[in-house]
Amino acid sequence: TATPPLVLSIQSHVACGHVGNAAAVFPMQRLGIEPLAIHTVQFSNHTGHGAFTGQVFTAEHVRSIVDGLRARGMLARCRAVLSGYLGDAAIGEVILDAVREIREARGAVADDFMYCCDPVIGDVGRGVFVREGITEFQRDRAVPMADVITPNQFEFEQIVGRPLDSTSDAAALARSLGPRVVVITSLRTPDVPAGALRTLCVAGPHAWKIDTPYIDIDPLPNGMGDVFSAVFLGMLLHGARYPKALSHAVRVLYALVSKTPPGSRDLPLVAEQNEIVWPSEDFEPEALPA
Ligand code: PXL
Repeated sequence: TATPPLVLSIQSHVACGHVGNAAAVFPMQRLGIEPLAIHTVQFSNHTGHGAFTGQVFTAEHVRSIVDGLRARGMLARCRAVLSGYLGDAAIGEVILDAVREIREARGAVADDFMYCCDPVIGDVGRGVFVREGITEFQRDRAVPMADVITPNQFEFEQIVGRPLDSTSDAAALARSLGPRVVVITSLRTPDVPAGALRTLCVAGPHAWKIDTPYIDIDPLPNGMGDVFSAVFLGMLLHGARYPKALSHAVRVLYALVSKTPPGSRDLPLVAEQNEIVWPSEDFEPEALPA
């Protein structure tokens, strides 16, 4: 049997609930991907609840885990690096060092290596929810090195430095940014129909959008972006083309959010795990003019 693609996934860990690696690892495994998970923080729960315990790991701690993987020959075997919630900007530099090292080590096969950066900064409801220095790190250091980025609209606006006027405005900005692939989630510019949430994927001259009904649960579960990035990357590593990876990830999120029990602030990843592989609702990507 073929060995599963390896992904170095560097993001937060929580004991309870599903954000960061606690949101990304299982969906990747369910899709036949082998994540190597390095945690940037270990918290009791996500920070959106207000109270939480635990700590942010040091950059040295994270680097020591990368060193251990290198010693086992595992780094150069990674087909992708996935980064998300950082805890501290210094951890970000460790991630970029790993990306550079893997790119170099893979040499001729570097074409099938992807750095997928989910520039976790915040969202419309809560605003910026990360430590000082992280917004700048994501914008100035991580995004320029990434092959794929998956910001939500709030994060994309932080990166480009201004609010978006429209979907075509977003697509034009995405094309000027650098990464080969830009996916913007939770897009609600004035041109998006009322009652819909748009996901936009821009890859060079090509772009696709998918509109899904806005699911009115308040508050929304956390970890949606983390699951989205994991599924989108997982599909790309299985050879899916961009519109296919996009529609699969959108369908998975729609199904999981629709099935979130009332009052829960976490996606039902385990209970509804079949939705990760065979999402029950269908949404077709629509190509946008170049
Ligand atoms: O989903 C983003 C995220 C990741 N990790 C931690 C978080 C959050 C959002 O609140 O608190 C620890």
